[in-house]
Amino acid sequence: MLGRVGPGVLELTEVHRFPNRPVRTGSTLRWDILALYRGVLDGLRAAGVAAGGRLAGVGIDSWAVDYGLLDSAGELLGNPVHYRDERTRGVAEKVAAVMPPDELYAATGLQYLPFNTLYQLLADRDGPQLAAARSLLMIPDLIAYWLTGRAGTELTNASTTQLIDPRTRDWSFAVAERLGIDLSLFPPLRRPGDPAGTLRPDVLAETGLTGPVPVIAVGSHDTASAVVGVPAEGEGFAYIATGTWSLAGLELAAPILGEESRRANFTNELGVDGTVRYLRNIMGLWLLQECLRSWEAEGRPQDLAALLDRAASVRPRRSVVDAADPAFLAPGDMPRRIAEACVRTGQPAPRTEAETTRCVLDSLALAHAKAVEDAQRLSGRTVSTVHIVGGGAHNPLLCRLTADATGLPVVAGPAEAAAFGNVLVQARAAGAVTGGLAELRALLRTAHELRRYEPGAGRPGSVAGEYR
Ligand code: LFR
Repeated sequence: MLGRVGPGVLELTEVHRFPNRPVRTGSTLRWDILALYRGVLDGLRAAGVAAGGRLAGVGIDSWAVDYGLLDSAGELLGNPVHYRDERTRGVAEKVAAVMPPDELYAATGLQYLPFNTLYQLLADRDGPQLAAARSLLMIPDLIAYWLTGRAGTELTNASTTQLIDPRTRDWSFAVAERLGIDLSLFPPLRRPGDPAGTLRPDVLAETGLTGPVPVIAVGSHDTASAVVGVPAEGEGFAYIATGTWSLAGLELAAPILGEESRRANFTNELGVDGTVRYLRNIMGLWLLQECLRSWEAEGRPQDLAALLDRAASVRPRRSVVDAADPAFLAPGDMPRRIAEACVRTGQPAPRTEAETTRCVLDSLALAHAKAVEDAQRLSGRTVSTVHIVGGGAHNPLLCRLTADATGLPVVAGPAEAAAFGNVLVQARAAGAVTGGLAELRALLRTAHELRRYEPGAGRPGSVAGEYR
């Protein structure tokens, strides 16, 4: 994405898009990291062409928790394993025997997800790669390292490792020691806005860019950047960053680390400008994406807009599943797994693609509403508006059902909130704009068309009104 930012100016243009196709080798699901890096280089070239050869900065964000291991010469020791791989099965139980879940939560504030970096590292513990590793780079940090030759660990993403203390915003040395994690594998922490090197000469040559091009640390966890890109006014808002996942919660000034919060499986990930992203992971549109993949493989490809239209006329909440259930984490045959979950819970199995789609969207909307409600209860905050950003902002049925389920107005957009958050933080570091998150968000509101959905606003699929 190419961004142009200045006082009163905020534009984003998609210059290149490439697929991210994980690969299974043997029994392990991995990221095709070199194909992704190739896509990044092609994207930089396209951005350079669109910007006349000069870029004022580059910022990198991606999904969280996963990492590459590097040897003593700085070479990658293997393709990073995908967090949906099943190697972490049973690891959390082993951790609990050494450090009880309440103590781990009080120290790190992270919700239980089977793939937290901590559990992945422990699953890798006896393997030869970890033994040979001299450093560990989270995915965006790995890309930044290849682009610049400089290694660092960006804080918002580091906060998803379950090895950070959200009060000190530094490593949790005690947790690492107790669980036998070698923190010296991680290069020094850097914070959004910090300089992260400049593009290497070979990268400049390969991309046709004119140097120097600074790489600037942003909220390198995509969700951290997406929360910067929530066009909210004031504090009384909840956000739902929708894409493969739905990340639903609040922006807070301090973490909530009590037992009630742990039981509600809320996380305290770190945000930009000293904030805490107090949220819950919900399976998200992954459920629908996987259904679409299955139907296509079975020779019944679906047109998404038509499918959503049909789903809008299905009887509401005919059957719903728990959209936060890790049982849906792994890839493969999602329609069958959803049907089985319905039957297991005494509800009718969806019979058609439209019924399955409606089940997914009803279930997501209910999970969104539950997260917004729980977050308010646990934080004492009152929410008056729910912002949906990310890909789901383009899904009118999901937005309407979420407004209905929460009983609150939903403001939808931008779909590219993470890219907006990324360029805004870069632009501020480069001096092109000034201010805190409130000022950055005000700029976003002037730059982007938003849609508003009122709860209970009538006919299926209708859009209740324009926001501005
Ligand atoms: C969203 C996201 C979530 C994280 C999941 C796995 O893209 O980054 O925030 O929990 O992916 O990394």
